[in-house]
Amino acid sequence: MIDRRRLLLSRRDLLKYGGLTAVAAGAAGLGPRLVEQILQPGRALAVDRPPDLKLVGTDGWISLPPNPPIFSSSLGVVTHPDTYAPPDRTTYVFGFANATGLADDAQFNLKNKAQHAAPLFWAREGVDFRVQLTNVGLAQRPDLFDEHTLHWHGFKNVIPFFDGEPSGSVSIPQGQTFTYVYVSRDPGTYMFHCHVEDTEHVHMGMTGLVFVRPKQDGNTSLYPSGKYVYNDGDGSTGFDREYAMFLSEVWGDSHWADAHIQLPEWSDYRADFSLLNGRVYPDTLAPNGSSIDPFNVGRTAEYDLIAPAGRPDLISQPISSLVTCKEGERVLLRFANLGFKEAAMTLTGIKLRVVGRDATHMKGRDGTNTSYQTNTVALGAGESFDAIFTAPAHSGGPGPDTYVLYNRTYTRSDNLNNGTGEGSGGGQRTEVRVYPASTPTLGQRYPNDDRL
Ligand SMILES: [Cu+2]
Repeated sequence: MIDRRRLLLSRRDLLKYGGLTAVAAGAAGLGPRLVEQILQPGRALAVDRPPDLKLVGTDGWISLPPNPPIFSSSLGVVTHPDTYAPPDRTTYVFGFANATGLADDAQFNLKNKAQHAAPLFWAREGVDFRVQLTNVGLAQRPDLFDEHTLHWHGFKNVIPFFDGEPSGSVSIPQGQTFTYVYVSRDPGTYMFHCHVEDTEHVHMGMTGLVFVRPKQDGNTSLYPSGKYVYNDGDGSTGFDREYAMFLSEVWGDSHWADAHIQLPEWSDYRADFSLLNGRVYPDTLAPNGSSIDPFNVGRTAEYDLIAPAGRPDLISQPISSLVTCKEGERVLLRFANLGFKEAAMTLTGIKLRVVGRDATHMKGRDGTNTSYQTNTVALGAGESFDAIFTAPAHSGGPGPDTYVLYNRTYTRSDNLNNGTGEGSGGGQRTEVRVYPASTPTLGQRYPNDDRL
């Protein structure tokens, strides 16, 4: 006999007794369907309201410096720039595109319009957050029927159902849609990627940065802006402005191979380009496409993004890395690395305080403050860091004071430095521009917005 009172197990009870108790209850005869409802409360609710964000998985083309060309000795051809690319692009990618605001049918018009890095988005601690992912197929590779998923790297799912790792959860075939449901428990900076054939899909561009805002947000008594990285209790992670710095790489031969129906040999991997938010310096300084607010996507044509001002070639790389602030403001840099190589991001002339690592507040269990000051954040593949700096006093000269933020590994701040000495600049490098305190304040509307 089933004890009816046990059927009324609430979520509070589930948290109190722990998931194992519920599994034991299942084994004791509650039946798989009830256990499923207990363990997946979000799934049962998943159809009762629209998603917060709609993404599609598809392919597309981005723009990287065309000179010097890359000749592949193993393939026997020039692989960069790609001769199949549209006139103002160079490089084939797989990626995500933001379909928020589009009707479900209209999402298929985003085929071949993937962006890199993937759309930047965020959730709030403890608040149900839903992302609908639709696989609209690959325009350049109609012979492939690859599935896609959304894997929130390092995120603690209650169960693997929404994890996106295809052997432990569902993946999405072409033409299909699935809604991921998250209740974020740990504030901080994460990254996400498609987990299907992940060496290929991650490297080809299906990666981006995601973060979770803490419950403490909105409390203006600890820090005037009411914006925090963590639930610090003392305002130590309060900030005025925030910028995502997402690191990824492009190996030219593999992108050419995928566009030309060849198989990349991944053991030959070589990072030709090191990207910051999907671009290389000095493109990193170009403005945002007006489409980077993930929840309010602007478009020119009905289904196309709006290119950064004066840069139609960067239409599929809409996220700027230019950091603007006023003297005295606290600025948060959210670093995440889903390249294959370690990076050493250095800010010249300004100390950074690292307040979080891998979505964990730098604070011991006894309250000990374990944050530290540095001017270099070294991060390996799959790592994230939250670092805050206070903008120094303005020099009084004309215009903003400029500080350089760059990868200290020089071969990665100089693209195509493949031993030929022909590197043409580029790489993981951007600028921090500090304006006088007297500059009128309009306010940052979303992360990476350069509006003062
Ligand atoms: Cu994929």
